[in-house]
Amino acid sequence: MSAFKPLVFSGVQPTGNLHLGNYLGAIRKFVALQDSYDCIYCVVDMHSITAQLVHADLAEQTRSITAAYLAAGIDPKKHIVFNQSRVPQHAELAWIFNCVARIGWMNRMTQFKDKAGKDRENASLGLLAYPSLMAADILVYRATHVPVGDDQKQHLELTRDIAQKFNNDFSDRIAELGLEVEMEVGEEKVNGFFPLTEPLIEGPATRVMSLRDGSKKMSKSDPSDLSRINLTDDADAISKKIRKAKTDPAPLPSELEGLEGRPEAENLVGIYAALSDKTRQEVISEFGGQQFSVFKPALADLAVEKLAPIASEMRRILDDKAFIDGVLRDGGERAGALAQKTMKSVHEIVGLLND
Ligand code: AQP
Repeated sequence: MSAFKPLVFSGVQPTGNLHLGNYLGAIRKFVALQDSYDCIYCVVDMHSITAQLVHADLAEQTRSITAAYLAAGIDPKKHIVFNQSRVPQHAELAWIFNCVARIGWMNRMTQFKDKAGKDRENASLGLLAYPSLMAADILVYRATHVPVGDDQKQHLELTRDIAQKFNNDFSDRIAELGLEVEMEVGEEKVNGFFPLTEPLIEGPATRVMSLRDGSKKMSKSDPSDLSRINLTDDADAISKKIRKAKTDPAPLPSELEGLEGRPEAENLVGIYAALSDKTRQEVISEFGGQQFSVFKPALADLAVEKLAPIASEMRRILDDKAFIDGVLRDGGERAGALAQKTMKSVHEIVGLLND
């Protein structure tokens, strides 16, 4: 019996300026994985209309995320870069997954609770079904690995639950059609049509926190621009935001345990570690006992050194809209061919007659 071919899929929503959290938690990993996997990187524009339907600049934001992917080093010739709405099979598979998943599963999602707030009855159905579309994004390519930040862990677990339920509900049909693929789950070997996708979350900056509040994650939609470092910020803006970042009055501790209960200090150390490719222990060994007046300028210099080249390359790419649109069109065609193949099998498995 065949095994799943290793394949990476991930996406970013065009909901605003990309920030350091998106870069360290996701995009930087996307770049690193290109050498060892076939990769599909998507700008998930249909996800971006779940929380807010009308965006004056959705198309521009889609180009901007694409430019960030390319500026960070993703190669659209070797891999696939496209925007989600070009491949209608994502929405089609999401509909089938809406019929596989249970309402209770969606209601338990912390992202839904956070984004819907107190007035859940008034949230869009799309926001509730967001994880079902995310599962479809991944599984329409039968992707085996998904690099994401820590905040997406619960959605990835749900993706596995949906794949498993589909595999179980249709196990006889899948076997009858000869569409079973073998996979290892822990010590066990199981069969199914969809893989139980592995999240790739490790690293020192899987959850970058707000620079204004160490208990909140850095987010595109935070009303305070001082809370995040945007990938498009210039050197002055980066330095100012780090200088103004909330901290406590004590110097940095000499041991890692000393960061416990100091979320802002822990966040800045994690950012330094990720940007310098060091461990947090190494950063503490270098800066332990020092005041933030010493650490913050060092962090600002490092952030400028790492992010400024991406920002200037992004600006250069964004000047050529025709090039960006060409990348997305080409990527969409290649992704579409793969997605169509999966959906043909899904139609056969479910019994949807349409040939
Ligand atoms: N603070 C973060 N630290 C580490 N990783 C993060 N990611 C997001 N924020 C952080 C990761 O970035 C990828 C793309 O995220 P997204 O745009 O699809 O959705 P999001 O998680 O909803 O991002 P934001 O910035 O918080 O946007 P808004 O404010 O619109 O909700 C994902 O892999 C995510 O884990």
